[in-house]
Amino acid sequence: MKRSELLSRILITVAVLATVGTPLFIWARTPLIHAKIAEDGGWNPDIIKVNVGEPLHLKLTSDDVVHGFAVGQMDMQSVDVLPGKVTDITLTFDRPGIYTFFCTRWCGLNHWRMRGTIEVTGASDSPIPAEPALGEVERVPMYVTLGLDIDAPHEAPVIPSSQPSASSGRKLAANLPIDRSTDYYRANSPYQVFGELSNTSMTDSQRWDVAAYLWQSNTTAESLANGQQLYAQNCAACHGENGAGDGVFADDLAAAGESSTQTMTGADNMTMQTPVDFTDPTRMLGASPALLQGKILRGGMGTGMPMWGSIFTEEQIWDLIAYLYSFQFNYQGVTQ
Ligand code: HEC
Ligand SMILES: [Cu+2]
Repeated sequence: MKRSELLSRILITVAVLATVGTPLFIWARTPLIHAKIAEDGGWNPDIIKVNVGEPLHLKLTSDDVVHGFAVGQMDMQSVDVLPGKVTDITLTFDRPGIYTFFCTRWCGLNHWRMRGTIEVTGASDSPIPAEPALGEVERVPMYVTLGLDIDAPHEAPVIPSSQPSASSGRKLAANLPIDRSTDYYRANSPYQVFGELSNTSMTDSQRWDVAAYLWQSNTTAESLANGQQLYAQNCAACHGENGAGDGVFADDLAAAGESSTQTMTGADNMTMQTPVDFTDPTRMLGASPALLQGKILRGGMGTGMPMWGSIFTEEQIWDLIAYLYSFQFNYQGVTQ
């Protein structure tokens, strides 16, 4: 499916109007939404209600630093929310559901907690009426179907001695009866693939190369580029620009200890941790895409890892995952 089709299931129009140009009658009944860093309360109000198809006018202002406003799972440019200024936007939702709006500027350690909801009710005039409302579980995530415990350790007992190469893997894979399907790739860790090749005459490093090829053949240059962009915007501040778990907030996270207030059952049992190092082969080669998807969708429930399920589309999450594995594999020299 093409990205444009996927995102256009929910149409949205964003218009940033000059304050002076706004008709007075709209101005008068438009709620003023205040943004503050999460420690001081985040968005206020943080629940907004609107009917399907009805333009939702919002006035946004910040009471402290520069914040940004965007709605999750939507193809929209984020809008800056400036201290002492008012920004007008108009959104129109053509599908009912619970949408998440969130801050897009790194305003502090708890930046990602700056989230609110827009409840869109009423009949959808979407041409495909059978579609469930957004926010309802459209599909059971793969980690649930596979019965994966995403909180259990998943270390690869063996790791490659050098970075596996997709291009050598491709030559080796030519005569192998390996499953190249997307489902197989998503359900298995690279280490599992390495293990399945133990009955061949290949060396260890050749088996890792085949795994690298399998991963590479299940992603595209476009997907990697998207993943990289999403990563830089949303993940690098904790996980580090180069994936090494050393983002600008990594130390703060460690210091924050158990001050987490993430509200999901189980949060009490989990403690704040340092961000995962995606360049660590022991960790990453022992993880399947389905497991990583589960972690990204659900979050760490108190570990400091935010939940992203209501922010990104499913496709965006697979793009992110494809990018995370690129810290492990050498994809050079393979053309799509
Ligand atoms: C506020 C800091 C923070 C941000 C932002 C963040 N993470 Fe994390 N992440 C963590 C921490 C801490 C952990 C380790 C604890 C855990 O696994 O729950 C983690 C763990 C993970 C894991 C689990 C890996 C494994 O082997 O189990 C994945 C996958 C992940 N993050 C992906 C992402 C992606 C993708 C983004 C951006 C969309 C992101 N994270 C943004 C803090 C963060
Ligand atoms: Cu903010």
